[in-house]
Amino acid sequence: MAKSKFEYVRSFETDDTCLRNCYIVVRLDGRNFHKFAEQHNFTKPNDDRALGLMARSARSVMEDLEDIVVAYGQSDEFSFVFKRSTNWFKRRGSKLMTHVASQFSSSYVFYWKEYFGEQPLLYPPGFDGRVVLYPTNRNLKDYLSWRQADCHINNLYNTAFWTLVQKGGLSTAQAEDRLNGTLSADKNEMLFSEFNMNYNNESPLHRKGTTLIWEKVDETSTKTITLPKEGEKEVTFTRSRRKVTAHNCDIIGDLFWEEHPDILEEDS
Ligand code: DGT
Ligand code: MG
Ligand code: MG
Ligand code: MG
Ligand code: MG
Repeated sequence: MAKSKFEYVRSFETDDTCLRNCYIVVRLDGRNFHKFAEQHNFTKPNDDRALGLMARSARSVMEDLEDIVVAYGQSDEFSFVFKRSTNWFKRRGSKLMTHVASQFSSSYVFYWKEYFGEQPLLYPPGFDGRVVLYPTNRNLKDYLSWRQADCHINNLYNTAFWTLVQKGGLSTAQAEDRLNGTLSADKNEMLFSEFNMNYNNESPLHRKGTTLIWEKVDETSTKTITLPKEGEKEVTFTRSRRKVTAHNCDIIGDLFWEEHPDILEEDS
């Protein structure tokens, strides 16, 4: 086919192929969720409906896009890890990132009602995205550890802060003053001695965030079949299916990775 004289504009496109052998991480973060949370009456410090909707949307991303082996989310963010050998969209960063962001955003709106019920969605939410490459398993685990440590630090602070306000009767300014300069141990101690709360017994969803992986799950179902001689008969059968499963556990230590050795490929 003859090319039009306009064809040359293609050459203005730049190459954004992600380096081979590296894990490709796409991290999304809610745009201005400080305001979004207020306007949609998110409970403080954690709203389980909002966290559930984030995880549901992330599952939709994993199920609908190819080659995502693990995803980790907390607050208004989710990170998606493509396997290091992926060749999806020829490893073009912009394609991967925009597919993740748009699938996530449309899912967030699509599933809103399942989580928020009568609370209406007041305006269309948006998510920014970035792509980061990690060449080794150590680097990738350290990346995920960094996000989970962020979850821990923020959640401990927010738990202490809102406990002082909601149960201790302090103003938000007083609570901020009170926590200024405190270490983790101080916050744990304050929650324990003043409010009889053991931080370690707080919800793992809030303390650890959500990790999504693919796992083989046995599914049992029963079916009624009609046999020529015996007539109607109930039969049970089990089949193994690959499913996205959610975990609210520590991913900084080795245990999680030892229990799920299939997530990462060997460094070569
Ligand atoms: P950005 O990301 O620069 O566009 O701005 P933000 O406002 O999204 O800031 P970011 O992402 O650093 O912080 C997340 C905000 O989302 C933070 O202000 C608290 C809010 N948020 C996230 N999850 C919850 C929740 O479960 N409950 C409440 N009340 N707020 C939440
Ligand atoms: Mg931000
Ligand atoms: Mg945000
Ligand atoms: Mg954020
Ligand atoms: Mg097209």
